[in-house]
Amino acid sequence: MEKMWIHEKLKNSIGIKRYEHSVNVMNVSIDLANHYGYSTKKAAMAGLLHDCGKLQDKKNILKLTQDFGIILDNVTKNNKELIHALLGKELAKREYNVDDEEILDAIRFHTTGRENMNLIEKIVYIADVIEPNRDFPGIEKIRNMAYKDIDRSVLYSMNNTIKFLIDKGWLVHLDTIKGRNQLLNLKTWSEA
Ligand code: DGI
Ligand code: FE
Ligand code: FE
Repeated sequence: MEKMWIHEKLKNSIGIKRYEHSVNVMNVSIDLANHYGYSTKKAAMAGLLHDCGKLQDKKNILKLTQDFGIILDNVTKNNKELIHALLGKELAKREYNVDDEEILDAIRFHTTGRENMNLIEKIVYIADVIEPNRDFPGIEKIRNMAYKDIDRSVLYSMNNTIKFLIDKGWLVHLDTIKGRNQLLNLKTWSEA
C-alpha cells in the first residue's frame, strides 16, 4: 500500500480502534466516490484522515489547538467533541502534508457539516455515519439512501444528530443548522 507512513503515524496518534474506524471510513468514501464519479484518491485520503485530530493524548489536543492558533467558537468550546475536526484539518496540513483544500475542508466539516457542502464533504460526512462498524436503529435505511441520493442521506443524518443533541440538552452547532436548512431548501422533499 502506498503512503504506509501515514497509516503508521495515524495508528500511533489515534489508537487502533479509531484507526480501524478511519480505514472503514476510507473504504466507504472510495466506494461512494466511485459511485458518484469523484476522485477515489482524494476521497480515500480525506476518509482516512478525517479523525486524525482525535488524539489519544487528550492534553495534546488543547495544546496543539493553541499552538496552531485555532479560534474556537462558543459551541465548540462547549462541546469538546467538535475540536477534533478543526485540529484534524491543521494536522492533515502540517503533519500529513495534505495541501488539497477540498480534502482539508472535508476533514474540517466532517462532524457538523455546513452550508453548501461539496461532494467530497458529503461523502466523508456520510461515510463516517454508515461505515460497517456503525450500528444503530435505521442504519440500513441511511446506507441505502447514501447511494440513491446523497443529499437526502446527509439531511437525514443531520436531523438525527440534531435530535440526539436536543435529547441530551446540548448545544447544536450553527453549521449543522445552516447545512440542514440549505439542504431542506434545495428541493421539495417527499416524506421520508
Ligand atoms: O468522530 P466520530 O465519533 O467518528 O464522529 P463525529 O465526528 O461525527 O463526532 C460525533 C460527536 O460530535 C457526537 O458526540 C455529537 C457531536 N456533534 C455532532 N454534530 C454536532 C455535535 N455537537 C454539537 N454541539 N453540535 C453539533 O452540531
Ligand atoms: Fe470525527
Ligand atoms: Fe469518524
